Amino acid sequence: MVIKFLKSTYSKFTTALRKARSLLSEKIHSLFRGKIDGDMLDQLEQLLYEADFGVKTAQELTQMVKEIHRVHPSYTTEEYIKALQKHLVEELLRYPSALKQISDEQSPMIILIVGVNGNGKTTSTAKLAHLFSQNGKKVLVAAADTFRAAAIDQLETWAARLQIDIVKGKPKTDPSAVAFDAIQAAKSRNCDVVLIDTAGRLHTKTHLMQELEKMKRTCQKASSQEGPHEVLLVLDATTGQNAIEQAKEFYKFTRPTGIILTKIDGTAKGGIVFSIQKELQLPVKFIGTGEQIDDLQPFNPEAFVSNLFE
Ligand SMILES: Nc1nc2c(ncn2[C@@H]2O[C@H](COP(=O)(O)OP(=O)(O)OP(=O)(O)O)[C@@H](O)[C@H]2O)c(=O)[nH]1
Ligand SMILES: [Mg+2]
Repeated sequence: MVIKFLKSTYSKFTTALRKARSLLSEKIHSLFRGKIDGDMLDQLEQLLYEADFGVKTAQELTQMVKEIHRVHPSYTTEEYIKALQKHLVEELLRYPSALKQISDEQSPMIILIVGVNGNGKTTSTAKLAHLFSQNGKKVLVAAADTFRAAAIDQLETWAARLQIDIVKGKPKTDPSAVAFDAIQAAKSRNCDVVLIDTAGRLHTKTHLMQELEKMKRTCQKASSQEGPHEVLLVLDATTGQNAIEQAKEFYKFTRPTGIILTKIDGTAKGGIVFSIQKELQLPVKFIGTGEQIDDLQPFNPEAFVSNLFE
């Protein structure tokens, strides 16, 4: 399913990356204006590391600069930065960030939203519902976080505001049953997409992770083994390397198909996008840029990289 990056939200995206840009862009430009020697390369590697690029990417980029300097000693700052950007975009494009394509017979597209407490699952579910609606899709959301009554209310408020269908469970009931009912309802109402919000859970709690496994099996059962078409793991960009640890545990139980990286507006460490993709070999599919309903964009590697180093 193709979801367009809306031009109207581009300036919000640019604003959200302001902190990350101020850490990287200015410092990188000033490093390249000086002499390129061992000391400069150490500083560059340290800067990339501090910006959460991860050890591997930081070393790889520094090595690349060293090699360019050897082959093209007269490169200008702009040429170095262009080369870095090109390399980073290529890295990001290795894992396509578009949603899976499904045929009409496979419809509705079933998307399970999972993640640790407070990462932004419910908000992202609402934002995604809005994005799909704006792209002309008929959406149904499932409030399958039956752990807290307030979570059901939270999604219900969004659904009412967005005027979209919702299927909800009763507090303390089986979340898998809510997912099942939601998929049935989405089929009978000819919806294009069903978004299933789940309860936050610590990645270290095995029984809660098993509950998610069960939800995934229920989605399969309710859709003749078709779904879930996407399992999107919500990670909070401000948690840095801890997000990687969370993702590894969720991977064992739910095999996510992609990441929704939230709160990128709240961190200066934009490099987290690269370490997530490198460590997890999973694409970032959407990026959360604030608390408003239109603060979620399909992830666009070119736009992200050029904004980071502008
Ligand atoms: N700045 C910013 N805040 C965000 C973003 N996404 C979510 N939030 C905020 O993060 C807080 C938690 O969001 P929720 O959507 O309730 O998180 P959750 O994962 O559903 O939480 P639980 O259901 O308790 O596990 C809310 O205050 C959101 O407004 C984002 O991209 N940027
Ligand atoms: Mg929630």
